[in-house]
Amino acid sequence: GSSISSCKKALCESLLVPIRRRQNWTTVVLLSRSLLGFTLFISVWLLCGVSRAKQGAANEEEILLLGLTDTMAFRLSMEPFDADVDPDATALIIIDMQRDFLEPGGFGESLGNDVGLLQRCVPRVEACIDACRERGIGLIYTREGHRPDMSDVFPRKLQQIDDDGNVRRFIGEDGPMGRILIRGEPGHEIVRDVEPIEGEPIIDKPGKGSFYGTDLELILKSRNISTLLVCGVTTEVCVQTTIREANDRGFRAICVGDACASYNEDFHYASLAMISAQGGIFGSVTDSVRLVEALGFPRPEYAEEECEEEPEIVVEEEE
Ligand code: TIU
Repeated sequence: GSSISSCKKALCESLLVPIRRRQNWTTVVLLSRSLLGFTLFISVWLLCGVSRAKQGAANEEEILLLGLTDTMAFRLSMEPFDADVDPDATALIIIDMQRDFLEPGGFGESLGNDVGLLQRCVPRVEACIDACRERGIGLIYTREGHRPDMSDVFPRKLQQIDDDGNVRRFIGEDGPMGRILIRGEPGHEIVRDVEPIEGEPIIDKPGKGSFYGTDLELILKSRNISTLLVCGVTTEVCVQTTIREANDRGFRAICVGDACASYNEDFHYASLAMISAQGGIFGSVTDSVRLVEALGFPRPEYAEEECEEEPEIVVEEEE
C-alpha cells in the first residue's frame, strides 16, 4: 500500500514540476511587461511636459519641476510664420529709447513731431526687457547721437527742412535738454523706465541703422547671436533701417511691433506690414504680448486695454 502511495506521490510531483516552471516563467513575463509599460508611461509624460514647456505653455514652477533650463528653445508666434527661438542665440535690441526722441524739447519735437505718440510703446518695451532679462536673453541698447565736436556728422544730416520751409540744422543746436543729439547731453540719455543695467552693452551710433559705423556686428558674432528681437523708436526710421541691415548680414530679425512707435501711425503700421510681406522679405513681426507669453510669463495687463483698431494693410500681389 505504502509503495503504491509513494509511487503516486512521485508521479504527481513529476507532473507538477513543469507547471511550477511555467508559473515562474509567466511571473517573469508579466513583471517585465509592467516594467516596460511603466517606463513608457513615464517617458511619454516627460516628453509631453518638455514639449509643452518648449512651447512656452509651462509656468515657472513647471520649468523648475522638469529641470528645464533658461536655454530651452521656445515657439514664437509671428507674421508671416511661427518659428522656434533659441534664447542662447538671441538678443533683444532696444533702439534709441532716448529723451531726444520721447520727451518734449529734443530732436523729435524740434522736427515738428508730437512726441506723445511714442509713449504708448514704453510699457511694452519694459515688458520685453523684464521677460528677456528673466529668461537669460541678452539685451543690447542703441543710442543715436554724435561726438560733441560733430566730426562724425555727414553734412547731409545737418540739412533738414523746418515748419517754415527753411533748410536748417537741428543737430548740435542748444535745447532745453542740452545740445540736440549730442553724446553726453541730458537729451541723449535713455528714458528712465527702460534704462540698461550693468553689463548690458550700449551702442552709440551716428546713423539711423545700428550696424553702420558701430561694433554691433562684432559684439553679436562674438556672442554667437543669430536672432534679433528688435524694439524701440521710431518704427520706420531707426528700427526698420536696423532690421534691413541685420537681415543683409545674415541675422534673423524679428520686430516686436507694439514695442515700437512712430510719430506717424500710418508709417508705423506700413513698416510692420512691409517687414513681413512677401513671405518674410527681410524679417518677421511679433508683439510684446506673444513674446512675453512665449517666454512663460502671464499675459501683460495692458493687453486687455482698449486700443484703436489696427488698420488692415493689404499687400496686393501682382498677377
Ligand atoms: N525722426 C525719426 O523718426 N527718427 C530718428 O531720427 N531716429 C530714430 O528713429 N531713432
